Amino acid sequence: MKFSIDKKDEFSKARAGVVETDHGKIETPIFMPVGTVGTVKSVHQRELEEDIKAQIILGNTYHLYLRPGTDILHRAGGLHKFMNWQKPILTDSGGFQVYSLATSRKKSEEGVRFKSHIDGSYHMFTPEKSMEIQRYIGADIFMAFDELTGIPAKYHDAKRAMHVTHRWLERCRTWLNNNPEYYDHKQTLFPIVQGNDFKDLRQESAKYIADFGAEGNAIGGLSVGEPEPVMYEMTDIVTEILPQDKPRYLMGVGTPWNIIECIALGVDMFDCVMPTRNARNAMLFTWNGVMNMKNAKWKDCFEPLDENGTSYVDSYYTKAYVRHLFNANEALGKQIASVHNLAFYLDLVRVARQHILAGDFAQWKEQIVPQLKQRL
Ligand code: PRF
Repeated sequence: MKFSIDKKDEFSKARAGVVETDHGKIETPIFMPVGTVGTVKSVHQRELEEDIKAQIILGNTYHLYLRPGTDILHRAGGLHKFMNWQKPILTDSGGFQVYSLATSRKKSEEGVRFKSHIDGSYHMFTPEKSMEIQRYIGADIFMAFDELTGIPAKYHDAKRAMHVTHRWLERCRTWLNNNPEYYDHKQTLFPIVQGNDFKDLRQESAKYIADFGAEGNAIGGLSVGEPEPVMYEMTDIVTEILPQDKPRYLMGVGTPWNIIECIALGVDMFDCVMPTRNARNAMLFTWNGVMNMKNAKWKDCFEPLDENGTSYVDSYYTKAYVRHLFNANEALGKQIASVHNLAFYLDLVRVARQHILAGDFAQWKEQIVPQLKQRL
């Protein structure tokens, strides 16, 4: 993997860059649609590529291991072939999903034993197991197997989880060094900074991860219920320490304004279920603010869904029609909203990139953030 920076903003920590993988280039800052089980929910791969213009998507080790399982993925030739998506894929390690989804779990130095949220069966994830599964999936970028405690947490627990995360990182590297790729493309490991909302722990973790010397680095354990200013403060502390010349990925963030604020803090990559999950609940993000499509005020609004939208659905359908689909609980409503929201998130980061290149990003941010937060 290669990362080059085209331009650094003079008035913030924002950067415009390019990540190169064996499955193609990614222009940063970028948003990665979440394709948990090998599908970005309600969206065809062809729409992702041609209409939404996604450059990389995310998959989940936890879900793909439980279903369809590594045997099927291996026999298919990896996830790219299985789902017919030939652009880059990043996989999360299972650390966060075990923490947030498994119905019961038991942590030890060895790893995490958990109960599947699907059928109640018991499984054990270790750093080695997570790496092995990610090799079978065949993602271009792997995430390290980490431990989280959530916010708020006691200092002692946060510190312990951070140190476990660092020790597990070494085990991830050892396993990867001893086990070559299963397919004919390169794969790279991103370590994850933890440390909750404790400044000194965030600094210690960021230094450890910086010294580890990976090709890219991630910031985890944020957007787990803490106030937005805390998330920004922790991100700011960490991006001060992580290397300048490597991409930085903020995991599971966030709203359109969170993304713009964190681009200004030097983050290059984002993922979040929000555009797709909220779409299925009739929430649409636009340049002018947030719309609830169930609202009766749209019932006779025969204007295009979004006059500033870049997807074909934005001019093809009206607000009144989409409101009707949600009202009648039709699947097409969720599909249209998912395509719209993802196309908007990709447009958001593309326009942010253009402003970084043009040199007026910081000024643009001040004007656009309040606009994005409006309720329509
Ligand atoms: N760790 C991992 N995946 C994640 C997170 C994390 O901390 C988060 C936190 N927002 C989202 N996804 N492995």
